[in-house]
Amino acid sequence: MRYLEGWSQGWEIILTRRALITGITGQDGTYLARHLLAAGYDVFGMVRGQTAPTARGSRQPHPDVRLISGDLMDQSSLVFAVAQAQPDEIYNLGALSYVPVSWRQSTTTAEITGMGVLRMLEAVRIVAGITGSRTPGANQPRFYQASSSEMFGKVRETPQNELTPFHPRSPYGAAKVFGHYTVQNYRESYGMYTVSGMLFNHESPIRGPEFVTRKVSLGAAAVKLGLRKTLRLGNLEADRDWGFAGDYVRGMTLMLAQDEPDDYVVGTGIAHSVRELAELAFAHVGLDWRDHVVIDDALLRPAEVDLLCADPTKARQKLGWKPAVSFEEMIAMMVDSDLELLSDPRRRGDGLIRELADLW
Ligand code: GDR
Repeated sequence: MRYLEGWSQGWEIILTRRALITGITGQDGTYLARHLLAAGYDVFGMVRGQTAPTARGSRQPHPDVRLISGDLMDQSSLVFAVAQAQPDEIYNLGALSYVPVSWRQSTTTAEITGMGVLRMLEAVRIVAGITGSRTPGANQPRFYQASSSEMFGKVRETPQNELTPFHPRSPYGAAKVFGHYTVQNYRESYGMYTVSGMLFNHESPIRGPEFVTRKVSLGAAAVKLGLRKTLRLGNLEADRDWGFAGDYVRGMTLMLAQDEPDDYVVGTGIAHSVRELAELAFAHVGLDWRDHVVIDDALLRPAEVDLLCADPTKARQKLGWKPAVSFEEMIAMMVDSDLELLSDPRRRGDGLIRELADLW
């Protein structure tokens, strides 16, 4: 809450803090919106499209989120969105975020995932009237950028921390590097309060079904329920540091609560392979993954990121952040949730399986 004191009349107005989230309909947008609403914020979510946002009931991540129109490809729409929301905090989570698609839609990825960051920062700069260099920061929103462990890409050193050099391996990773440096540049050029969270993979029961953890949790549940016999996967040897999305959005808000803006790595510090993931998920439903997982070379990537493992020391020491949910607990949570989902046709279990037929 912000308090405005009417010193002359002795009255006090309570102003609720306002947050604007891009990527509101995604996993992180949904968890972050819930977290901020619970903390008493007014939450605005930016969505694309030309119809009135209120008509998009199905895209509403939470009934209390106020949807406003805006498109990361369109500069003026972002100026309007920032002017309309008048946020104290902006969380730029919007991106084309599925790495394999970034090779097939490389320029769109650069436009949304990379240039979208610059356009959001420009919108803040224009609305706040920041024209000179290092203008002091009255009435400026604080800006969070969703940077990614994909920026580290090809392993130079492990675990990776804030000083590890970047070597992106996909158009997605390259676009995130551009966004990351642009955020630093606006901090240094204009004195704006901008931070980047270099988040490692984070998952949940509402993770998109194209990402490997959810694909495996849905696959294990579908096989268990007799809806499928097999699950196709690509590279089983890739190692990732997987954490729980609910823990990671807490990290985002902690970053914006610091006196000084800075960049932070957020991860668990423990890596697992895709093979271990499959083993764990199928074992959770009493099955042996080797009886059901089929390797499909078509799912291999043009350039792979072999190993990502975070060194979250700075986040722990400066933000007091640490994950509450372990990898094992999270995978069990996801498989249980998908068992429930696929058991209930009213919750679109049947439709989801049909939709996923191509992916699997
Ligand atoms: P990632 O997540 O690319 O790390 O990016 P994803 O879950 O897609 O892949 C993780 C690893 O699993 C291997 N893999 C498969 N991946 C998918 N999706 N499907 C498969 O069938 C499969 N088989 C093996 C991949 O090769 C890869 O090595 C995620 C995204 O959320 C990004 O937006 C985010 O920035 C990073 O995490 C941190």
